[in-house]
Amino acid sequence: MLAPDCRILSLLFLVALLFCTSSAWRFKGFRRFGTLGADGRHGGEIGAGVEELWFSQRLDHFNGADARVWKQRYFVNDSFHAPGGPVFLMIGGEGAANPAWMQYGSWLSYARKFGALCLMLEHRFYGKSRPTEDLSVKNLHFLSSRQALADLAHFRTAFARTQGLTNNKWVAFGGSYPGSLAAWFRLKYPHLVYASIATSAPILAQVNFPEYLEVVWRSLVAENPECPKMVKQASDTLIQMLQDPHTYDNITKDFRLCSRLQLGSPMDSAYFLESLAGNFMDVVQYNEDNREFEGAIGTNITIKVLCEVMLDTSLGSPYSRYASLAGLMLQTFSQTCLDAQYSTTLQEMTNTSWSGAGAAGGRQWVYQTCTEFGFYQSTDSPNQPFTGFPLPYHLQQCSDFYNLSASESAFEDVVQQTNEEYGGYSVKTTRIVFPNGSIDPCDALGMTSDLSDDLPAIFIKGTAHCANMYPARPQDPPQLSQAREHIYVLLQKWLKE
Ligand SMILES: *[C@@H]1O[C@H](CO)[C@@H](O)[C@H](O)[C@H]1NC(C)=O
Ligand SMILES: *[C@@H]1O[C@H](CO)[C@@H](O)[C@H](O)[C@H]1NC(C)=O
Ligand SMILES: *[C@@H]1O[C@H](CO)[C@@H](O)[C@H](O)[C@H]1NC(C)=O
Ligand SMILES: *[C@@H]1O[C@H](CO)[C@@H](O)[C@H](O)[C@H]1NC(C)=O
Ligand SMILES: *[C@@H]1O[C@H](CO)[C@@H](O)[C@H](O)[C@H]1NC(C)=O
Ligand SMILES: CC(=O)N[C@H]1CO[C@H](CO)[C@@H](O)[C@@H]1O
Repeated sequence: MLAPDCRILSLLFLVALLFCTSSAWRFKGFRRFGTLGADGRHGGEIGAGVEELWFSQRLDHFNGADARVWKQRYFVNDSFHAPGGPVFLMIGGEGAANPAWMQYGSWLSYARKFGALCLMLEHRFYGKSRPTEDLSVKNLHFLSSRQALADLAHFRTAFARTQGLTNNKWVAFGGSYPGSLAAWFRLKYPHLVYASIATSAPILAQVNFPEYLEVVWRSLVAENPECPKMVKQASDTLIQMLQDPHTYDNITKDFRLCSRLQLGSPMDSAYFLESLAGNFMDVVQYNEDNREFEGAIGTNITIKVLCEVMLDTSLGSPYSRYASLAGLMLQTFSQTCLDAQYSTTLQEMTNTSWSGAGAAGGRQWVYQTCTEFGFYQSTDSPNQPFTGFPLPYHLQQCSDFYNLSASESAFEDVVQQTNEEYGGYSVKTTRIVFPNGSIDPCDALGMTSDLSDDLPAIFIKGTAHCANMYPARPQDPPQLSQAREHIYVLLQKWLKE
């Protein structure tokens, strides 16, 4: 039940995964796209000593008559800043901004070389950047990528004015959803942003995103072609067992469920099956990434480990191995049982309080998927091993959580609007680099080839989500080191122009 971000985390695994730059939050069944994060358990230590700063923003950038303001959190590292040097702006995403990024990450090694001032701005509605008193649907109307980009534009403008940085070159950085924001910031505000590093950035919104599980499948095939076959057998056996309530006691025991399996509605079984598939989705998305500095745990569970378990005949049938794997994940995240009940998630996700579990980012990000991006990681492709969580299951959540219409055409409309706003793959600007990893499922919606000399893509074979943003280490594959170097060379060229 670890699901990636492109996914959200469960409370169960609240501390499990970090997105490229935001903290770990995740609800079973939702995966966000993500990067920088501080998690509840380690957040106090990592990045400790990095000062929190606050910036005044308008609640609604698109209504001059609405003068309400709120305080947005940001961080500064001026250790490398040389007079006249560039300003690097790390864009926060769908979770609390993790101050660890003010001390670690490849962007700081670039900053050292270029004499850059480093800033990170937390995304509105995540972490401590709370524009409204709660997360009611009425208030979530102020949560959108467009408002977030306008926050960035105003922050860039006002900060430059007060600090005398108006003529310096500003470079935006981001990974995953913030990677998209980095690209769109340059696209929409070219007078404010000189260049962007848009890592693992999905830039084409899409309601149904079955390609995600296809990448998961291909990553397992690459490890061992037998591995996904065992996963498929296990999943098929489980689906069959779910037809027969007499098996529910066994399933409850085998998967260490917190309460006896109950399948009242189709949402219940879909949620349960997605939770189990989530183990694979998360591991593939963050395979072997160097995320320890962020406080990530479970980073030694890799694709290799998943496949070792799925191919271990001593554990019994493929179904039993699948159950063993679920047990291993629980153990890794220090959980005694798995809460795979949709009703629990429903309760968490409809709690509008900032102190509720959903406020760690799940309620906000799913709202953004419902109203802007889609990206639903459904089982609708035949070329992947899982079954049981088709598109309608995901759309129904938008209705259950925010009282939105669950009709597919309504979703097609909002996604169409998003692509009209940003242009999808037809990015018409210059100086954006799009690094992507070959086993990052999110990259199925990212840039796959250079758009022009000035919009290069960097393909990093064998790496997962946001790999190039994490701190370098000796065991990094050569292509990852080369990708970091390539980005450096591009920055060098661009900053000289
Ligand atoms: C900035 O980052 C460098 C490199 O990690 C670190 O040594 C330094 O302490 C940081 N400075 C601040 C003010 O956080
Ligand atoms: C439950 O598991 C036990 C032991 O593994 C097995 O003997 C029994 O047949 C299973 N019951 C059902 C209904 O599958
Ligand atoms: C992962 O690391 C933890 C803590 O170091 C250890 O207890 C666990 O056995 C390791 N798991 C695997 C699969 O290597
Ligand atoms: C929302 O969550 C908070 C914190 O867990 C809790 O105190 C509150 O009662 C919840 N509200 C509802 C309506 O469930
Ligand atoms: C949900 O939406 C419907 C139709 O737009 C509306 O009639 C109803 O009052 C809404 N319910 C809630 C709880 O907001
Ligand atoms: C997964 C994915 O889309 N990878 C692409 C990354 O970009 C290179 C080109 O630079 C493509 O060849 C990959 O397919």
